[in-house]
Amino acid sequence: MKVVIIIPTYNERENTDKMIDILADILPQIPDHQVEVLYVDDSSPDGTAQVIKSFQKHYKWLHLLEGNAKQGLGSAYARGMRYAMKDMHADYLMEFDADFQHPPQDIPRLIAEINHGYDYIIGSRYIAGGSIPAHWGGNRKLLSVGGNLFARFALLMPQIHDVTGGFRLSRVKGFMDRFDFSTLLSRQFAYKIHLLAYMVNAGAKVREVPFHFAARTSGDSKIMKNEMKETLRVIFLYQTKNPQVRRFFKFAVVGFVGYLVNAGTLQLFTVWKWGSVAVWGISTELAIISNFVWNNVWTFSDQKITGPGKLAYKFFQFNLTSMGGLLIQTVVGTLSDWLLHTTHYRQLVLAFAIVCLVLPYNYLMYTLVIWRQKKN
Ligand SMILES: Nc1nc2c(ncn2[C@@H]2O[C@H](COP(=O)(O)OP(=O)(O)OP(=O)(O)O)[C@@H](O)[C@H]2O)c(=O)[nH]1
Ligand SMILES: [Mg+2]
Repeated sequence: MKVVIIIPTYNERENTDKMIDILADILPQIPDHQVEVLYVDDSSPDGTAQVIKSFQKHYKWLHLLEGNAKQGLGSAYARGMRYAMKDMHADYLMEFDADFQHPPQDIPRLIAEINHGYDYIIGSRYIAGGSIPAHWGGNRKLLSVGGNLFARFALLMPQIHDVTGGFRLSRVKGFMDRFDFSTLLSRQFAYKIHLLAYMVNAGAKVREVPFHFAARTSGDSKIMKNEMKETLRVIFLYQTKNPQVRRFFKFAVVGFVGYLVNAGTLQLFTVWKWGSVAVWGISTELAIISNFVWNNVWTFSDQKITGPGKLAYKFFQFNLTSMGGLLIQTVVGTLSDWLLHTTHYRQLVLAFAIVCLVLPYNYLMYTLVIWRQKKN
């Protein structure tokens, strides 16, 4: 496989001078793969590009892509990745920092995972064997750990431990060659979040490899002060386009409408002085009908059930699964009365049961049974 290590630089003269010599020692030690390096420099005023050019006389594997002005890390990677795929015919793209925070000695360990069939190999600070600099201040540590934890859950990817890092290896064929860079959601550091979400949702086989994220020892940090806001913006924009998230949001809205139908008709029938069984029975059934209809025409419009026979059958099934929710609430409610010996917590237990058990139960039933995706 051909691996291209992409290293964006802005004023990294000193680091680059040391890095290229070290890479020259490491690259020949990598078996099975052809590894080349592409620096993407944004006309660094300190002359980083000149350093690279002087080394190019000795090393055939060393490439340089020059830019006009500082455009941000995301833009630099977008340029570098497109060039590596189109002009260098890369099979894998590695993202790598110029300032030794990603130890070059770890490059072979990441590349070795290609042989095990992984599409996306992530250098991870947050699994056993990985770390962030011990002497970082409390604030920076908290921001790094807390920001990463938040992003993991907001992206609905708790299975990935490091989602905000920048030391990664991505397969081109079937993945990065299908990515439309004109849709990249950030020109800054937050590009990482978008590419990660893209790779994982595209079905990449992921491997996390632990590494010690070092502290920067020379050169200046380019990280922006608004990085947190930028990351939140990217996650928000990405998730509002995510079909699964949109579907879940619609499901929640339909559920809330069902609740309003239930509570509203309950009031109305009570005012009309209908008998208890009619009041509860009919208002509940109306809510079930509302849920079925709106989910069918809106939440699951792509799997819409049609035809009288199919509709009747599925509606019957829907009523049965709705009874499951009732059963969960009854069991949890009874258990809590028995365990807590007080009705004081009833509302709390009910709210907990609905949010943690009934919602996921209903959603699973709808997606796996009632509106099951047809296999292609
Ligand atoms: N070409 C290019 N490279 C950039 C740009 N911004 C950052 N970089 C490079 O991207 C890498 C990561 O940037 P850093 O400033 O080290 O960010 P960081 O590692 O999160 O922050 P520190 O821990 O302070 O180093 C470095 O190699 C930078 O030189 C940019 O606008 N253009
Ligand atoms: Mg750095």
